[in-house]
Amino acid sequence: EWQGIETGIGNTMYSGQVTLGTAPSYSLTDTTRGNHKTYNLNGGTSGTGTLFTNTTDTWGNGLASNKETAGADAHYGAALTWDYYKNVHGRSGIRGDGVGAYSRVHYGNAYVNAFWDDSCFCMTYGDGTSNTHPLTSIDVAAHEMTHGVTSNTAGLIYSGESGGLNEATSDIMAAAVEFYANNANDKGDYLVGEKIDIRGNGTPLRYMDKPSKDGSSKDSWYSGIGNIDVHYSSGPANHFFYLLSEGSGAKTINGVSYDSPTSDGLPVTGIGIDKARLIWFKALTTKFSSSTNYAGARTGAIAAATDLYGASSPEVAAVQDAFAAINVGA
Ligand code: ASN
Ligand code: ZN
Repeated sequence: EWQGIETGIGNTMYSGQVTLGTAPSYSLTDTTRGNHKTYNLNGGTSGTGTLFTNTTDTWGNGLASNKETAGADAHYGAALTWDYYKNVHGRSGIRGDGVGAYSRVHYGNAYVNAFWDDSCFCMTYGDGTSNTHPLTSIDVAAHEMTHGVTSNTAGLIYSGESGGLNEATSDIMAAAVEFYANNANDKGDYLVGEKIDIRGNGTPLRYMDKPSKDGSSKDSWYSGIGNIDVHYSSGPANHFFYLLSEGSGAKTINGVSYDSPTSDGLPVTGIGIDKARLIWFKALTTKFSSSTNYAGARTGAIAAATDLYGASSPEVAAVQDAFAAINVGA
């Protein structure tokens, strides 16, 4: 049935006051983005809980104690990610078929994680430590939604080197969505989870310029990297993407300082995130397969850049240099 289009106001926790796609009178149903709905699990861990509904079209108050707030953040993150894939990559929804996924917030009690699940075609968010930091920031939403895109394209197996590439793809697109959103309260950065205080000391979960800053992730490829957790073997690919976008050396962007080393000691000249994101997306959707490893990612990214910019382009040279900088060579 036709539900009608409304534009609500979300008072989010991480992104300030935003507009939300809602349906009349009123629910968190985004009729212009594949009917994406946001549900309240209210501490549950299965099913959909209840769709967020309201007597007014204003949602949340910016505080975690208001149950609508996490709903507003999650609904906004899903909308931004939808818009990013549609407007930047020409992809309509996670499967490319115009059908929206759905989001579930308030999963469990003080659950400090978020996840994508293929079987429900949905994203789920815990409320974080002491239920005070829901994991509903823009980058986390984009990360989880991108797991759905990866699953429906390359299908990178979630273990070994392909698992690291799967994780990195989610971090890469999370950064790209954040820059695309250009939200005044959450400007684009090459950090992952900088808003959700998952470590309790205000530091981000992951750093793309130098992944080893988190104490666990690797900056460069080595034989055996496929044996570590996929959230750490993602490091070299995240580092590759940072270098391809911004280049090596020290740099400050939107107030965040970066200093990206190269394993071969040679400089990398960045081509900008707008081109880098197109190369990675094209590689993901047309060059990678479920078993692609780091060497295959290099081949695939060079092929993607060649399709986009030509074999003798500076973009292809930058892809080669950035892979050399993470110890993935010819
Ligand atoms: N939040 C985690 C992720 O998306 C959940 C997991 O380990 N799969 O990577
Ligand atoms: Zn992930």
